Amino acid sequence: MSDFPSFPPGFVFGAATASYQIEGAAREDGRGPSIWDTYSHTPGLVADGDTGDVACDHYHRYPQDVALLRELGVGSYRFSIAWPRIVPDGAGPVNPKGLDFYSRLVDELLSAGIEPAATLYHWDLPQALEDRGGWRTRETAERFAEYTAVVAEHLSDRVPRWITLNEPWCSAFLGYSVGRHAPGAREGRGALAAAHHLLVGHGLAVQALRAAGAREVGITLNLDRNLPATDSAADLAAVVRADTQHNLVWTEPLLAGRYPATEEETWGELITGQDFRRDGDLELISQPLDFLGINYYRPIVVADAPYREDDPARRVATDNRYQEVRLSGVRHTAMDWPVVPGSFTELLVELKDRYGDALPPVFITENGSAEDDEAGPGGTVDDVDRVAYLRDHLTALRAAMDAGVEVRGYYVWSLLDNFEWAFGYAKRFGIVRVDYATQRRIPKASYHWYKAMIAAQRG
Ligand code: IFM
Repeated sequence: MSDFPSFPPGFVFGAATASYQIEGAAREDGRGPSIWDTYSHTPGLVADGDTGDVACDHYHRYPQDVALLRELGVGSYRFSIAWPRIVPDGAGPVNPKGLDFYSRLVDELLSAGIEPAATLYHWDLPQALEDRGGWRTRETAERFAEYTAVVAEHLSDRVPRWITLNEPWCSAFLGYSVGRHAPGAREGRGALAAAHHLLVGHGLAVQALRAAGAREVGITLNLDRNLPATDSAADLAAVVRADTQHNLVWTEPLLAGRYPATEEETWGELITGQDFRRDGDLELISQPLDFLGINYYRPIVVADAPYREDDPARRVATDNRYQEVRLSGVRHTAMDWPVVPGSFTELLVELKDRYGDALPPVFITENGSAEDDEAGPGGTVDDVDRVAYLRDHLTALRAAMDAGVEVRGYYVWSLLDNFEWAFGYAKRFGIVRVDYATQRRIPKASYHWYKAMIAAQRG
């Protein structure tokens, strides 16, 4: 008997990565600059001055990475497509070499018996579009649909599962309000406009994918379970604001075809005075999905915080009008994120309770932990904390399924150590260690555990 959680037949196990975090080859074969090239090359924004110029050199080493996936025994691999490889200027000519790269990757996966799952936008916006306003403008949503149509036309015969956007909360709020992600803006209204245009872009991309005959179409959200620091009325109200900004801004338009009822109490005149919404947008955004992708890592404990008059642009930011409180009594990962697997179950069950039959089948498109890995002889890593994290979260996922949530698959984040955005290479999420000096890949104990867990499902 093993202590592996068990899943129903047909449940998909996978691993996930994203283009800018692993590919490197930033100036090769016609790729244009993205907002992350600009951001990471701006001194002081990314830890240690790290950039994605080389990353894991996956662009050249993808056959080796697919071999690792095959050996792992996963049924599916979730990767993202770099928009600036396909349309280097964000609009206009298509770059055939960019399409060829993903076509080769898809063929390599299929010949290894692995289903490709492609994300169309994992944050690498062509810089040329940002120069024209980025996601603050509807034009970016329209260009996104054109790029999606090109990719879908080339790959939808071989890629069964499509994800329009990854974690639009990060794009809108970390990117345009907190400024901790590219493009590094610190605005109030700009972030809300970005959130809306990301949703419009999603809706247009769904139409483009359907027109190209794509089989399964969804979006990935990083939904948060927000818990009150105390049961005071002020903290409970702060949770409502946090929930609106992290969750409802996405789930209400996507799943219920309406804007959040709590948006005015959360954003005040920033949302009432807006002019970026148009008639028909909600119908576009709420088109039926084949699945909802959910990325889950941790709960967030929220306390009330005063509105900082000195920084009105940050009114929509996570650290204005509410603040995160460190949870005590639980282990924290290297990101300082609390490990609370039970809140994973609760998040999924509450989502099902809220949306009922309007909730499509779920894929967990990311889950995993950054740990302070210590490499032993030959670079091996005995990452017991990551193994425990994965085992406990898979067990929590199984509990949500037993409680009635339809979950079809799980992708571990991440196959490889990689560029963790503003944290650079200092934070390691991989189940495979990457020695960045040599680009050697060394499977960690968690890789071997995940492999054994997948094999155990076959009995
Ligand atoms: O590395 C990121 C990924 O790009 C998006 N989801 C969260 C991960 C860990 O922070």
